[in-house]
Amino acid sequence: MQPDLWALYRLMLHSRLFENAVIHLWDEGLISGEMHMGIGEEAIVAGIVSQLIEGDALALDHRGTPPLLMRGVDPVLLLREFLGRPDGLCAGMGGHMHLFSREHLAASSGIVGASGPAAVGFALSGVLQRPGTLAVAFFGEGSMNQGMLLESMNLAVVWNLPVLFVCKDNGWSISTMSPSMTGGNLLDRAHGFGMPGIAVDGNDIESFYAVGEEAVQRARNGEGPTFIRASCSHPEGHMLGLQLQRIARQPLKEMGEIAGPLLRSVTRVKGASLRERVESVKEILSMLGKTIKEEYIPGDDPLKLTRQKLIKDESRLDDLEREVLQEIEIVVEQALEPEELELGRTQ
Ligand SMILES: Cc1ncc(C[n+]2csc(CCOP(=O)(O)OP(=O)(O)O)c2C)c(N)n1
Ligand SMILES: [Mg+2]
Repeated sequence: MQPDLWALYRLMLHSRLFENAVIHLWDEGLISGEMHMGIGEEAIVAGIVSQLIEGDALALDHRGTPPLLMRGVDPVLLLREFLGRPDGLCAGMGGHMHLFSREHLAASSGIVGASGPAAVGFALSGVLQRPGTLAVAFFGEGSMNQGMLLESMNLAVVWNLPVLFVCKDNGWSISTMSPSMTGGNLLDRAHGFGMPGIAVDGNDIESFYAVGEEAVQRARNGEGPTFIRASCSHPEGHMLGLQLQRIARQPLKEMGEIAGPLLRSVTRVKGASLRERVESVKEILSMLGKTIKEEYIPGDDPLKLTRQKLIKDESRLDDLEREVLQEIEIVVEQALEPEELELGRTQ
């Protein structure tokens, strides 16, 4: 079936603007701790979530915001959760990584690889209690070195479960590049377990949707799990506040702050030989350059690519974008309203 690009763009834009608002609140200090964004993954998420039906389940990783939003979780509750409020989605106890919505059969975890076993459990319960439904596991390519994910892929094949294993491959796990820790080809791993594995450009919503559709059909027809490796990039880096990311954005300011301590560590009297120290600094700088170049310079932005396909109807596009922006402004306003409990207390 041809995807409805307008509906997909709307889902993606809603998620992007919501996350931009999250970045703003984080910068203001209203959201604390690490914050992993799903920016750059929107086409992968929209391409799958838009094909789900009631009773399908979502097992998510540390970038759960886009899938939860696109599945219909109330954005006000989600934002209040990030703000750590008792009236948030999980009573302010889940933060942005450990979320659960019973209504949407969706659960996320910050434990890398944990979405695999969770999806297999969801799928098994689906076979027993909700025939015709499926479960999706979203995870990064770094998770493919976690035993529990590989074990869950094996079980999904053995039990012929309706699972979509969706690997969002940005080529990095925090600051480690994939080739330095992952051997072989990820598709071969899926094939080794006896399931189809398909690679696709995760920035191209139409190609991705088509691959997703095939996997969804296989699962619903009782033909078992599918592995999808979708390439993407994270323009916000691994998480907000990471120093490498700050250096990429404001090299002069950030390097100015680092230069002093770095110089002092090289010129200290005690410790390693001068040659060793200079070598270490050279290594750090080369790693820095590589990281900035490869991770923080985004590849193709899935939203921009989708937008280009819709630009011929500019006024419809303008209306849609204005409407979504207004929706997000209202969400932020409502999320920041004082807690009802507190109001009661002060009266
Ligand atoms: C079991 C476990 N090991 C290590 C970590 C720390 N950690 C958090 S995110 C991450 C990188 C994950 O990389 P990837 O799966 O590729 O996801 P990405 O962040 O690139 O989306 C690591 C190692 C963790 N949360 N859980
Ligand atoms: Mg990764």
